[in-house]
Amino acid sequence: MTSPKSSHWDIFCAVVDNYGDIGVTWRLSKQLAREYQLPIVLWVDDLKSFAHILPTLNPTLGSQTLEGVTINQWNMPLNIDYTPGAVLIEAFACELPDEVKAIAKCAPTPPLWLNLEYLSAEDWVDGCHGLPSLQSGGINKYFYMPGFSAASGGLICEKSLFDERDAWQADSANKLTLFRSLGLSGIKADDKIVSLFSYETLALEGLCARWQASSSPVHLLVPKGRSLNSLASYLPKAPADIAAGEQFCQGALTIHILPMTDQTGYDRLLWSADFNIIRGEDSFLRAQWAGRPFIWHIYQQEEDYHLVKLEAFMRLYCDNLAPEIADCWKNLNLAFNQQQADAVQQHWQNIESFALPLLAHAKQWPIDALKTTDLATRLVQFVKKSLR
Ligand code: TRH
Repeated sequence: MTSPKSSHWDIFCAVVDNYGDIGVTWRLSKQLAREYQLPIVLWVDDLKSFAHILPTLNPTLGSQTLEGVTINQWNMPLNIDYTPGAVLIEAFACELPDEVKAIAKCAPTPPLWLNLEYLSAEDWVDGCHGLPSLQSGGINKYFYMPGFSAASGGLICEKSLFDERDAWQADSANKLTLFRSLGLSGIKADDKIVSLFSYETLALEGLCARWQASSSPVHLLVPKGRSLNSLASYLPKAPADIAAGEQFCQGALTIHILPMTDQTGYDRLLWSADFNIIRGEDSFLRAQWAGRPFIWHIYQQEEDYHLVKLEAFMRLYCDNLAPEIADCWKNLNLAFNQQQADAVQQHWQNIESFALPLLAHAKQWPIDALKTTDLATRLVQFVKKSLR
């Protein structure tokens, strides 16, 4: 498919906290540039945070081009001119600068203005996806809702991703090479590997107790970050003093500290683990695409609304699973999210007896979840239809 219009697309992203907002917009920008040859301009307000997941980024530059995407520092007021293109995306309802809105509205052909929303598996998404909201100045802003159904905005997934993953997972030498490149040692091809990228939770103490008492080695691979705050009793020093490359042993459990890598490196880590503990939005989706079982540590929301979102996803994910396996996996995820250290230990033990069917389900899920098309493809189609 060719681009719907030859002019560029602007995507604005405010980092807020954590890496999810920039993680999603960066992935989408790369894919639109690579697969649709679209000129993408990504405006980001916090390049220092962005550099954690894109180490080749130079946070001191006002503008730079990486992987075919122009990345602009979004300062207030803007010190790089905004020129309206074909599309204007505000990611996750970040408030666009007034000057951008004014210029966009006055353009002879105003850009198609979209708000890219957070991913949710809830039913209401279908009814809201694509709805316009009339803005002052008489132009519409459309709500673009990512989701798991055919009627939603879809899920971000690059065209060649599953082939690359399959090739990677077909040869265990790949994961061992990756571990060595990350400075990890003492891992054998058949050892159990769990990757951990979560928020703080007491549940981690419970899981570590279980792994420590395991009859065979368990390697917990932890990129430096918030998870370490919940591993205090397994670490000899404060998280701030721990460096990537260090490892700590207790019983059968070895905790390996990893550097954060770029998104390609993180995907490979997820492909290389037997089980992934992930969080937020983007790593949540990438763990699904890894085709391996996972625990989702969902981003906490007011009045425990995140538990509603968790339930909605678990219902979808478990649709084709035998009820006893589904219950077991749901209980594990709930206990983790509700910080229940004892319960999570028990549920981990239970889930081990379903390891094979759960793995088979995890392998089939990406194909079922993606349906006919991915988010970038649906977005390009949406834009094409709207600009007609
Ligand atoms: O960082 P997060 O917790 O982001 C969150 C969520 O997106 C949440 O929904 C949102 O509201 C909040 O931010 C503001 O989790 P997430 O979404 O998984 O994003 C992490 C990104 O970091 C993802 O793109 C993967 C990337 N990453 C790397 O590129 N390299 C790494 O080494 C690691 C650990 C992560």
